[in-house]
Amino acid sequence: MNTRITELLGIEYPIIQGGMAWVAEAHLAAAVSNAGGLGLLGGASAPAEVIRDMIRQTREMTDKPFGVNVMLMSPYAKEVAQVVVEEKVQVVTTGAGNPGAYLSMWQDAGIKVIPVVASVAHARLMERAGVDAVVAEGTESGGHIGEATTMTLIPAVADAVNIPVIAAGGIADGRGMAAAFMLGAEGVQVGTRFVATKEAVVHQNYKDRIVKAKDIDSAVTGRSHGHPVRCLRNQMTREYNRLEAEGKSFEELEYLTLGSLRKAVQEGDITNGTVMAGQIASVIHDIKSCREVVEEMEAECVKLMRDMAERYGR
Ligand code: TUI
Repeated sequence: MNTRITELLGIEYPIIQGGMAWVAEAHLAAAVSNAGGLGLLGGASAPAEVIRDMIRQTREMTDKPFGVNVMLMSPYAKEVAQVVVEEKVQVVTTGAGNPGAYLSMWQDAGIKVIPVVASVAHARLMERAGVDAVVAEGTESGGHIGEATTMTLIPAVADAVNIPVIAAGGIADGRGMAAAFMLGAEGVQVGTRFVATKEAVVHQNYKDRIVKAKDIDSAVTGRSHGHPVRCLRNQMTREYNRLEAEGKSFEELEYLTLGSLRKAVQEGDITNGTVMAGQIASVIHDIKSCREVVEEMEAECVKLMRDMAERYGR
């Protein structure tokens, strides 16, 4: 499947792995890039030197292109923005904010810049600033989310900009990928499906929790403070939502979640930790290799589009 995204990034399949905090490390990114997609390292709130090490480690595991996600709410965002230039990273995606302050620095360095946006206004602003593409992320996604659904955001952004649009939020197989293409996307970003892979360096409890998730297990914390985060329902989300309803301050609630994602990802505490995952978790029933995910997704997508044309074409 050749699209403007495969051309832009020099990859085989228009499938990008999400830059997930604590999850998107060197082994996962290299596995996705080696499978023909685009692997991403998640900068999250890690110090710049940690990211530099991750970049170098990934280079040892793949010759293919990969990228770094710069999480703009990180206290180290500025230093990380510099490190990706020094390390000659080919692709940068950004999340949870406006990357305006770093754009010219990255563009001057020849880095392909792909901000994650959750609204049409932000997508337009980014196009005017000269970015190469946008990831339009629907509220079905795991982690920090916007309001619009993938079903409405993708066509709205595709109508509003001329640069290629990558769809994210609720995509874990070829059906979701085909749907995203019908809505106007030229690529997909996939997060939760890549957590439940053999290569993801994530505690088995976390992977199993995704595999067991039902449709009603998705919860959002932090809506009242303007920092909504989607994860799987557990003791932590119940406690958070109880305190949120009591009117506890953002700072008090932040304290509750401090380090809680790491606790779930690394220690496997899926009861008191934060199990960030998208709504599509309930459609994921097994642990696969990254290569299986990428190849099966593309094959299923192409088959569905061909079958549709045969059945309904004139
Ligand atoms: O960034 C994400 N997802 C994330 S970041 C993250 S780390 C974290 N952990 C705990 C609390 C908060 C963050 C976990 N998941 N996705 C990309 C994304 N970006 N989704 C929504 C946005 C976004 C939101 C507002 C992008 C821009 C924006 O505002 C634009 C502006 O002009 O400020």
